[in-house]
Amino acid sequence: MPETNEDSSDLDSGLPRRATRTAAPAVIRSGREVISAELALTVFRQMIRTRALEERSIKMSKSGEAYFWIGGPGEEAFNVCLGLQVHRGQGPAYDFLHLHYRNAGVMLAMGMPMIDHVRQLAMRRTDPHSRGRNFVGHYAVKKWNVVPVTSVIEVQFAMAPGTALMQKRHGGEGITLVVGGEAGTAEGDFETCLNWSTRPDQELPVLMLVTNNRFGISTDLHTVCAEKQVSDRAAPYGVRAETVDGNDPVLVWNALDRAMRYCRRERKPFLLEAMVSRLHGHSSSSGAQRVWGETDVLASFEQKLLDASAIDESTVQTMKDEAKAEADAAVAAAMKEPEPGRDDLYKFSYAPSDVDAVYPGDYTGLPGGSK
Ligand SMILES: Cc1ncc(C[n+]2csc(CCOP(=O)(O)OP(=O)(O)O)c2C)c(N)n1
Ligand SMILES: [Mg+2]
Repeated sequence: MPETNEDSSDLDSGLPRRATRTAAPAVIRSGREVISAELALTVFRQMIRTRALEERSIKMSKSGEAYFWIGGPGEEAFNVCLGLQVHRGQGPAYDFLHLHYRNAGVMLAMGMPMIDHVRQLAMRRTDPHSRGRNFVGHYAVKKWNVVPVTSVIEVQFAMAPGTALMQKRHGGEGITLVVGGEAGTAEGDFETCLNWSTRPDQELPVLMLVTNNRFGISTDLHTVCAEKQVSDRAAPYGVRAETVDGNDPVLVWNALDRAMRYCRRERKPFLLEAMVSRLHGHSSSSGAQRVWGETDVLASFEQKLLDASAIDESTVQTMKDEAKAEADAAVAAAMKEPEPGRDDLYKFSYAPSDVDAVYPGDYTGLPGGSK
């Protein structure tokens, strides 16, 4: 398996040339933890791409090119570090992903082109995830085991043990990754996941990931939860757990690496909570205005890389310009594509089934002819 998902061959253009990198550090450090400087630049570049796509998406929701926005500005470090470490593929030997609605960075780091995000946001017929029928960020990619994202919060935690049980029976190192916000952990589905993944001698390889931005829309976490950290909820089940600063890519990368290795090798669950910022409020429904006063992980990581001489300012600017141009081009192309029409109304509602005599005729396949 590759160490990360990103194909490094297209990375060189924006990075400093070797001759100007003589003073560059080998590693980027946070306390006692490190990642290589090369990996740090890969993570940084993907974080910039993710932020550019999200900022363009917010603009679309304000200009009328899109109808609703929700996403993950402030969670880029967590999302990118996760996406780069996924074992990507189809079937039980690979990781299954049950994502939250703020995970564009996961998908971009896994290799999803920006336009596939925009197609769903702009509700185009070409949207490969839902044919223009679902909210933005509600990805579904069968060839990468990305289970359809749902707006009904936390149900992904009730489904995750199902794919993990299959993976345990199959053998190998495939694990189930399930992501949700901290408010959703109040739902019984979260407890279902803890319960099902810890039955004696039948533990399941589930990595439960909680992105804690301290808000459920407008509800402050501390008004609804007695425990100090969501990760404390793992203790009664004997599940290993950790809380990590989601605004530090070095710490996040290593925490995910440790947790994933544990689930892969031990075939047991792990609960990882990442403390993150929410830089544009909950969604476009509350205005999506920029929130000041919370740590901006992109700005702080940029400063860290500059301070370490791992990058220079002109290279940062080039990366940002390229990412913005990529997002603009994706929007320009997607807006020329058709919306679903009347003829599509009854299509794509049912998956084909050998044992179902009624519905197969309704199913005409997903874009590209894949089933
Ligand atoms: C079962 C259910 N109840 C309520 C809602 C309305 N709702 C949508 S998002 C949200 C807050 C979720 O907060 P959290 O789990 O912390 O995730 P965040 O949005 O902060 O990432 C709520 C209550 C819903 N979608 N589904
Ligand atoms: Mg929250």
